[in-house]
Amino acid sequence: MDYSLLWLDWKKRDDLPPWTGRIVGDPVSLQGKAAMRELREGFRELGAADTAGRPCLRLEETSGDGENFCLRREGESLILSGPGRGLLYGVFALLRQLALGEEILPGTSAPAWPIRMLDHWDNADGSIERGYAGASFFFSEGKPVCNARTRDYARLLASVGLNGCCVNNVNVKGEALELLTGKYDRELREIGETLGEYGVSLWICVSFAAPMEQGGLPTADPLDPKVRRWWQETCGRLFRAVPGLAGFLVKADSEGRPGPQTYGRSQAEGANMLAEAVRPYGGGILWRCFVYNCTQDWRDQKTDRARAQYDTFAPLDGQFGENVYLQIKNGPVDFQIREPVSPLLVRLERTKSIVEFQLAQEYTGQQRHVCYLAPMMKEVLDFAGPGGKVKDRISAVCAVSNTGADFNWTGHDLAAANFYAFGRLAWDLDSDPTVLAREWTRLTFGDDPKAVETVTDILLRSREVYERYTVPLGIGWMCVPGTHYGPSPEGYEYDRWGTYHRATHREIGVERGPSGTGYSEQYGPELGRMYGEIGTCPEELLLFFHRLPYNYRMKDGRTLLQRIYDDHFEGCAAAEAMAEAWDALEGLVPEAVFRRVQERFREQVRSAREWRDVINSWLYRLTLIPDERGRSIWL
Ligand code: GCV
Repeated sequence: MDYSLLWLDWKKRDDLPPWTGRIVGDPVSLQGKAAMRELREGFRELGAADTAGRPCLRLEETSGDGENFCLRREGESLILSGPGRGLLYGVFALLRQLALGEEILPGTSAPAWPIRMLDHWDNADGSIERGYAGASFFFSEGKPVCNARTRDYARLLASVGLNGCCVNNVNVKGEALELLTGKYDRELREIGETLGEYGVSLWICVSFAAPMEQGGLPTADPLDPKVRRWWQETCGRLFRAVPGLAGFLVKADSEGRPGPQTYGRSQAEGANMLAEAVRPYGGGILWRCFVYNCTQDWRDQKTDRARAQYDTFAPLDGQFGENVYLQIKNGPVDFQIREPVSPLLVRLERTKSIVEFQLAQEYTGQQRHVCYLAPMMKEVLDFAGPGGKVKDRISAVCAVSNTGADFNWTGHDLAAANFYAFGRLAWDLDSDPTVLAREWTRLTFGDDPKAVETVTDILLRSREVYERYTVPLGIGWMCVPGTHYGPSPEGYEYDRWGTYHRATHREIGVERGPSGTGYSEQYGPELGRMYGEIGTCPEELLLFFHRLPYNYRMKDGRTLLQRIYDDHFEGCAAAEAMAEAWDALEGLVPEAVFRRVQERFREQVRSAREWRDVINSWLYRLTLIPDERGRSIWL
């Protein structure tokens, strides 16, 4: 096998309860059968002794299509009941708990949301946009592929409770345009069936201009009857040919992609037209809200990209069909290491929404730096807006996948913790990122106390460390344009993307309070005031919301500039310390993993030093204010 099994590589235990000696039950659904297979295989790997008598574990399949499962005791035996998909989740939960040596308690479990999925930005040629773990395993040389890895990926998804997967890039191009036309129905059907066996629905991205690109029509206007008919006929054929298909994910009017705005139509008119076409087949439309002006003139100080999604979509609240989900990135701009929570996530009253995270570490070290994202995801889900918390207002969750065809799936071995934690959080939104980090570490590396402590500690510190040596206090975007790796403090400054910090020798930041772009007001009066006033704005977001002089005094008395200098020195030193901590694990984790991660840490430390020196020197050159502690800054 040319890939690892990640956390599904069950390790032998000698403390298994007696009911692991015998498995009883005869599930009939595909997922129920998969559950039984996983159980038998898992018990074997965990080292369960085969006993012919009682007690036992009994699988009872109930009718229906739900995802819940229930565990109860009958004497010394254990009964796991639920519909087929529920059995599957229950089996994986049991195996996990046994592998962790946890006590198995009776009770029920059900997922927090009905859609919990990963989005792939895989292109048909096998490349992955913002992919940092090798080539695609869904596409090769222009064609979709389905093989043993597809199945093992489905197992990984199901094992953490995920139930959806969108296989191609939102920027639909090349042969991926043909996914709609019938040319790849067979391959899609195979993928759909393979994923479906593990309860995972197949989604695909489509181009809004498909009626022109594939259908030969002169327009893609969503109100044009011929366009509507084209979509209806296309969906009729496609959904019948690919029964596992759950719907479409659409990036429209975004970064050059076609969309309804071209025809003077609203986002709702565009989304609803597609929603009608997929509705007869139970399909859904995931409609991305990443709509902003990407051809801004940097001299234009009025336009604020952070405002764009709310300004476009909030007025349309209530106008979307019931099978449309607005897909909203966690922050208002684009997956930076620190952004406020997107106000759209807490202000839609009559529209379904799906929050989008990015496990692919585009702006968070590209899986060369360790950056455990679960604390950030949890912060977003727990964020309380005027009408309640994000987790109570959204209807679904998704994340851009960080997987590829590398042996370890995620490039950096420790990045698999993000995949694991995302799934576990998506099932149980009250999961604790600290617990998840430890769980993942133990399932992956076993129970050596030093290895468990060290890896868990690295994961838990990693986000803050990364934040400190890269971009300060929520300002974002000081990365190299295009690749988004490494420092370039003015790389995006005179460009068209709307991502400016407008630093001069006196001040830095864009004012987003009421005296500036007014972005803070999108949160409603109370939160708006909190963010809009400098004194109450959380310090970690100070430069996202405010333009400030370098001698502004932070709460601890340091100047803003000194805080930035300190963060860069300390963040870099912390990265060096994490690398040293990893070095001490030689012999305690598998040799190949040790070497791979050590290699990544070397690059992380090199890059952290570069970030420290480039950002500090740039600010020193602008301000000529020295570091109060006299450390080296290059002029
Ligand atoms: C898939 C950012 C990335 C793009 C990505 C886009 C999106 O701009 O840099 O690569 O495109 O987000 O989310 O659509």
